Amino acid sequence: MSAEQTRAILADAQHIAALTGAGISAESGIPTFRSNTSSTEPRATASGPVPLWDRFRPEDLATPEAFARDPQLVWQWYDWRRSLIAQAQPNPGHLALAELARRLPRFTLITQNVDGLHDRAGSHALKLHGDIWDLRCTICGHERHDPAPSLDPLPPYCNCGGSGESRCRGMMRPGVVWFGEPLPAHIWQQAEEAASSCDVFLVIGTSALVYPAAGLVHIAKNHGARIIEINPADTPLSGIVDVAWRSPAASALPQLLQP
Ligand code: BV8
Ligand code: ZN
Repeated sequence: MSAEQTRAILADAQHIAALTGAGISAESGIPTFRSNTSSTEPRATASGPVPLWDRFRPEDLATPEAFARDPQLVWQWYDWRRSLIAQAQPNPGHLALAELARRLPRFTLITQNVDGLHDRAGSHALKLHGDIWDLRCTICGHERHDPAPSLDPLPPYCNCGGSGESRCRGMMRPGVVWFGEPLPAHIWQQAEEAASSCDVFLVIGTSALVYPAAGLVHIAKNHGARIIEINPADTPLSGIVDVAWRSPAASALPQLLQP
């Protein structure tokens, strides 16, 4: 029923916007933020205790304070995530959104994810929270894109200014938006404009707990857009959506491409 309802709504839409969260990458093997792996007690498994990261909550590590307190720990977390993402592939959900964009008169993809899988699927996404493959110098602001699955040395240092004494040597940080940091203004403006002008807003694979990203759904709703939520579970937004499609993204989204 949800697939037919959604296809009918999309059929006469002129501008569709989509907001994705960690859930769209779950079927690529990348853990979501708030699945049960964020328990405080490490889960023992047959092969022994699970990796370190099950003992931390993202809100405890993805902050400027955590980085100032223990940059090595924060970098180990990001290095672990980068190595995990490097082994992942875009899934049929990512690929379906890229194909949808090619077919529609206007399609705006907005993502909270930093994993770069939308890029690798062929989408152009507005990245509200940055990109895990980008590094930024904490001293001079020099930015570089570094696709290495594993960084060495860790933490990485700035290599701007060439060699010798002129080198900056500042510690690099992940090029992502941490809790308590503002979103990139030009990206946010584009996302807000899309939410205000779209006919249909797809909200895919997000717990809708993080703001201001989740607020885009309210902006779209208040401007008269139809809201379609694709998520196996309920979220705080479920009460205001027009269609709650309780399905994993990798099986739901390809159905939007069917005639
Ligand atoms: C800011 C990058 C202001 C780093 C991330 C009200 C207004 C404004 C701010 C706030 C506010 N209230 C609180 C705040 C502060 C805070 C916030 O929202 N806190 C939360 C915890 C309450 N917000 C901020 O700090 C933001 N900044 O407001 O700045 C400002 C202005 C001026 C000057 C100074 C400051 C910045 C927030 C960005 C944080 N960075 N990521 C990194 O990745 O390391 S957030 C991180 O968690 C992700 O990027 C993502 O955005 C976010 C939420 O995660 P989800 O994507 O939703 O994933 P989650 O695991 O939670 O849920 C997965 C979902 O998928 C589930 O629903 C599940 O059912 C579903 N699912 C599972 N499998 C599937 C599936 N769905 C489909 N298919 C499947 N197969
Ligand atoms: Zn520098």
